[in-house]
Amino acid sequence: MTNDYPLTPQQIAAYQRDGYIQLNDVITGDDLTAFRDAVAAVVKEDTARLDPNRTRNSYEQIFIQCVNVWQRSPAVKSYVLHRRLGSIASRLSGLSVRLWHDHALFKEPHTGAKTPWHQDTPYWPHQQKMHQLTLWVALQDATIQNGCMSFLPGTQKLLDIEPVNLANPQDLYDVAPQTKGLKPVTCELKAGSCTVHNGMTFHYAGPNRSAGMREVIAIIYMPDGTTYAPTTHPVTDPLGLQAGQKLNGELFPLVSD
Ligand SMILES: O=C(O)CCC(=O)C(=O)O
Repeated sequence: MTNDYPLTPQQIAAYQRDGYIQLNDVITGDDLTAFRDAVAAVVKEDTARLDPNRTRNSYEQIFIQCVNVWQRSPAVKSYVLHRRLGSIASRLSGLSVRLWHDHALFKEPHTGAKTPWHQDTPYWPHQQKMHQLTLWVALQDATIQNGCMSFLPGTQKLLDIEPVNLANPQDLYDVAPQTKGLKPVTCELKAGSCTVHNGMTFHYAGPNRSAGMREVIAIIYMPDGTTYAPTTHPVTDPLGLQAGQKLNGELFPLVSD
C-alpha cells in the first residue's frame, strides 16, 4: 500500500474541532486480507493458551485484548508501523508521532459486554495528555449490531476528569456532568476503514449482538517527545523507566516524518 492517504484541510479541521473523525478505505484489497489474517493469527494463538475459567481483568470482561501485536508478527508490524497510517496520525494531530502501542480488540458475540463511555489518556503513563490519538481499524465491518464506536464531539477539551473504571463504570453524567445534552455520533465502518480519536475524547462501543467476532485493531500514537509519568501500565511496567524519561527508541518507533 502507498504512503499517501488523502486528507483535506476540512477533515483535519473537523478532527481538531470534534476530537474524532471517520476515514474510509484506509486499508483495502490484499493488504486488508493480509493484515486481518495476521492479527487474527496472533489473537488465536493467545486465546488457545488461556484458561477459560481464569479471573478476567477489566479489559478481558469486555473483549479479547492482545497488546503490541506488532512485536509478535512481522506482517502485523509492516502495517502497524506503516507510514500511511503514521502520516494520518501526524497530519491530524499536527505533530510528529511515535507508536505508543497497538492492541487487537476482538469483541466476542453474546457476552452483552459494552465498552463504557470513557477517555483513554487518563489511563496512560504520559506527562503530556492532549494529543495522543488512536486509529481504530475495522478488520471486518463494524456495525451498530456488532459494537462499532460512538463519540461525544468536542469532549477532548474536558480535562481533569477521573478515569472511568471499565469493569465497574459509573454513569457518564456522574463522571462528566458537562457532557449532558451532547449528542453522540455513531460510526459504522466497512472493513479497512477506521475512526481516529483523540485520547481525551469520550467514546463508547455497544455489545456485540451479531453471531460472529467483532475484529478490530487499535493503533495508538503519541507525540514525539512524550515523557513518562509513573503510573502502572502493562506496556511500561517492565521497562524500569524514570519519571520524565522520553518514551522513544525501538519500542516506541517514530512513524511519521
Ligand atoms: O473497541 C472497543 O470496544 C473500544 C475501544 C476503545 O475504547 C479504544 O480504542 O480506545
